[in-house]
Amino acid sequence: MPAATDTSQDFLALADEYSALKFGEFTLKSGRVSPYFFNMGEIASGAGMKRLAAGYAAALAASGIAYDSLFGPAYKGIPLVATVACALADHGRDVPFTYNRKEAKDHGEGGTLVGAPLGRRVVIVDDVITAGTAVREAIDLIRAAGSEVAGVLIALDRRERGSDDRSPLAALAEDEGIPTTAVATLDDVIIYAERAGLDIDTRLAVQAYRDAYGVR
Ligand code: OMP
Repeated sequence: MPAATDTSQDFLALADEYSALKFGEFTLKSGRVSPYFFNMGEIASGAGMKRLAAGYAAALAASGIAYDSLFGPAYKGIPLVATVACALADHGRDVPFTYNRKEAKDHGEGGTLVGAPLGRRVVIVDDVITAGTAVREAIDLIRAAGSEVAGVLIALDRRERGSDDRSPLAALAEDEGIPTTAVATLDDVIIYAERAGLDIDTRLAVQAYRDAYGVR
């Protein structure tokens, strides 16, 4: 297991503080029943978003991904991409950002994309990846608009096995050469749960979930 970084543990502490990281029983979009869930929508204050965005910016800088602009998929990616762009500006880099509407608008400016025109090389900024369905939709949208997906930046990579035993982010990197990076992974959640002194039954449930569905 890779060593937990300060960035990953700071992010999980933030998520815990805002009750965005929950332990219990949750049915995922994939149908799997998970003993933990990350709901980014709970981090809904200026100070919280600022800390969240700083974690994304640090992970993006550390990844070495080369890019021209950012894309945040509706809905949660919309405030996210804006605040991540603000965090990058604090580091001296002014990056244009784009987001989408879920429903096309047929009046006014029209279309589904809002914000700056997509750059040549676009990084997708999203909250969580489980089966990879949401990220796939964003990739299709960017490619349909004629841009290249330069990378995928995620807060929490749940690192769950897909049908071919790989995680969706690993499959994207291996099959399509798309670099991916996450602020934290399921392994970091397990480390956090221990450090935060969560009860043993909760910790064992998360470990059992990783044994059942996590990548090896
Ligand atoms: P995939 O499309 O399967 O990768 O799932 C990602 C989406 O699932 C996220 O964008 C959320 O809508 C939702 N989700 C969470 O928000 N947090 C979790 O911990 C797990 C999920 C999920 O349903 O898998």
